[in-house]
Parts: sequence; C-alpha cells; structure tokens
Amino acid sequence: MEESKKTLYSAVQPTNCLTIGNYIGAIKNWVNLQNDYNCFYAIANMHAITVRQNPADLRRNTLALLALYIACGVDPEKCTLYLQSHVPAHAELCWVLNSYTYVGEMERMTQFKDKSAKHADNINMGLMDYPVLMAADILLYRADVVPVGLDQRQHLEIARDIAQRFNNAYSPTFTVPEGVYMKVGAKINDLLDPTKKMSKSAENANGSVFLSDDRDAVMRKFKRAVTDSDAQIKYDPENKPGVSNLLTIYSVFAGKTVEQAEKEFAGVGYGEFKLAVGEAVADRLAPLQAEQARLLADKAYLDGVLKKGAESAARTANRTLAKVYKKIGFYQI
Ligand code: ATP
Ligand code: LTN
Repeated sequence: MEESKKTLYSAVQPTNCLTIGNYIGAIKNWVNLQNDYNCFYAIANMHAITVRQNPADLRRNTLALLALYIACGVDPEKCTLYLQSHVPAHAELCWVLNSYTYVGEMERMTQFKDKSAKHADNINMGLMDYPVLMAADILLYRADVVPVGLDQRQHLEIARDIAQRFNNAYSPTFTVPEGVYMKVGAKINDLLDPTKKMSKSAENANGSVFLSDDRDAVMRKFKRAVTDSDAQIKYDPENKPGVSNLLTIYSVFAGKTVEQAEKEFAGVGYGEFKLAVGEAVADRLAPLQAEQARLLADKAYLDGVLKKGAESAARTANRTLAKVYKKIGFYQI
C-alpha cells in the first residue's frame, strides 16, 4: 500500500443483476480512480440480507459481481477486492457505532422509509441499521473519499456525523470521509418513469437495462423508453427528463460529452435517437458479458482474489477496530 496516496472506499450489494445505472454511477468510475488512490472495493453481502435473499441466488450473485468488477476493469492487483462477510471487523465496528447513533436519525433516512414501504412485511432491524453498517465499512479503512451515486448521499452524511461524534467524544480516531458524486451519471433514471432512479429491483424490469441483457432486450427497452412530445433532442433534466436521461446514457457509452451528443442528434427523430442509444449500450455490453463469463468459469481464480482481498482488508480493518476498542474502554489482553 502506498502511503502517499489517499484511501478510497466503495461497495455494491450483490442483489439481482446490476443495471447500467450501477455501472455508470459506480463501477465505471472505480476503474478510473484505481491508479490515484489506495482503493478498497467490497461486495456488500451483509447489506444485501436486509431484504430477503434466496441463499443460492445470493451466493451466485456474489461471484457474478466479483467477475463483473474485474471484467469492467477493476484490477485486483491494484486494489483490495473483497467480500464484506469475510472481514468480521465490519460487524464488530457496526455494533460499537450503534451505541453512537440515534434511533431518530435512522428513522429519518429516505432509503429506510422507501424500503420499509416496499417491504412492509419485513421491516427488520438490519434495514434500519443499514447506514451504521455502511459507516463501519467506510470508517474501518479510514477512507478519505467515497464515490457513490447521489442516492447514497444521506448515508454518507450520517457516516461523517458518526465519525465526528466519536472523534469529539474521545480523540481523533476516524478519518471523516468525503462523498464524491459524479457530475455526469450520478443518477440514471428509469426508462419508463424518467423521474425515478433506475433500480435493479424495480417492479417493472422494462424500465431498467441490466448489464446481463442481450442485444435484443437492450434494443427493445430503449425503443420503448419514455420521451416527450416536443421532438427536440436537448439536455434539460427539469422539463425533458426522458430525453436528458437518454443523452446521459448515450454520452457515457459512446465516450462523448452531452454537448457533443446533442449536436450529433440535432434534427434527428426520437425513434432514430433511441436506436442509436440502444446500439451504443449493446456494443459495450457484449464484450463485458463475454469477459464476465470467461472469469466465472475460473472459480479457483475468483476464490484466490477473494482470499487475498480479505487478508489485506482485515489487516487495515483490525488496526482501526483495536484502536476503537481501546478508546471506549474494552479491556485488552
Ligand atoms: P436496489 O435497487 O436493489 O436498492 P441499487 O440499484 O440502488 O439497488 P445499490 O447496490 O444500492 O444498487 O447501489 C450500488 C451503487 O450504484 C451505488 O453507488 C449507487 O449509488 C449506484 N447507483 C444505483 N443506482 C443508480 C442509478 N440509477 N444511477 C446512478 N448510480 C446508481
Ligand atoms: N449502500 C451502498 C453499498 C455500500 C457502500 C458501502 C457504498 C455498502 N457499504 C460503503 C459506499 C461505501 C449502496 O450503494 N447501496
């Protein structure tokens, strides 16, 4: 680990298949950041169980997500790639931080409220505690920066509050992390309801484009994408959420700026525009899927990556946890 570099932490939950929203808002940026920071990238399976998961699916999605990280260009030689449940310090620090977090703060979290409404039959303690576990993730590695989508901003603010609260009560222990939110693509919206975030667990799968979708599915979903009636391809998220969302997606997948994309499609009809967006996405997904499949066939390699990652992560995490235990007065032998 190079001491001069700042530390960066991020994670994704191994729930369902990832969408192009996850790719644009999270993983794609991770690749660009891995040379400049000491990066820790986790698979957050402990967060995943806060809503019911089928065990076989969770297991399969875990390796699929690891293979996807690597297929997207996240390099296990450059960063620490690991599975959250392989490092017990996450649960241990979470327990400590629970006593420095107020119930009222957790009840106010937007995601908690949304997920409680969606899973009304299973409003469990884990769902409510989700942000504290996330704070533990980040604080264990003394992360300076945390790149996430805008939907995670509130959780990041709470992680900062908890860190500051603990530092003030004892002495500087945790690094107070900064959230990094990408300018383009921090929030990719649903194709059928472009005022809503594209989500991997959306009720209608036709509004989400999955990284596992084949060309036909991708083209079909973009063809049906909701636009508006004014027939102008212009970036204006407020008044033209559908078209703006498509322009953002296109610009990322075609490697252009939104302004360039606007110029390229000046005077073009919505039908043709949607086809072009679909093709840009499908062209990129095909090689990604092939590489993911190749990696998934080599389980020994993937297990090796996880083993090395867990060892490296635990070294850093355990140092922080030992410091915390000492400060709060846990007797040490
Ligand atoms: P779920 O729908 O199951 O709650 P999700 O699609 O929101 O899941 P997460 O695992 O919660 O996915 O998020 C992984 C990362 O992807 C986070 O950094 C999150 O901010 C980012 N992300 C998720 N959805 C989008 C989106 N539509 N646009 C941009 N970034 C996103
Ligand atoms: N809750 C995050 C996933 C996550 C995470 C983290 C992100 C778990 N732990 C720590 C950043 C830092 C989400 O994206 N849904």
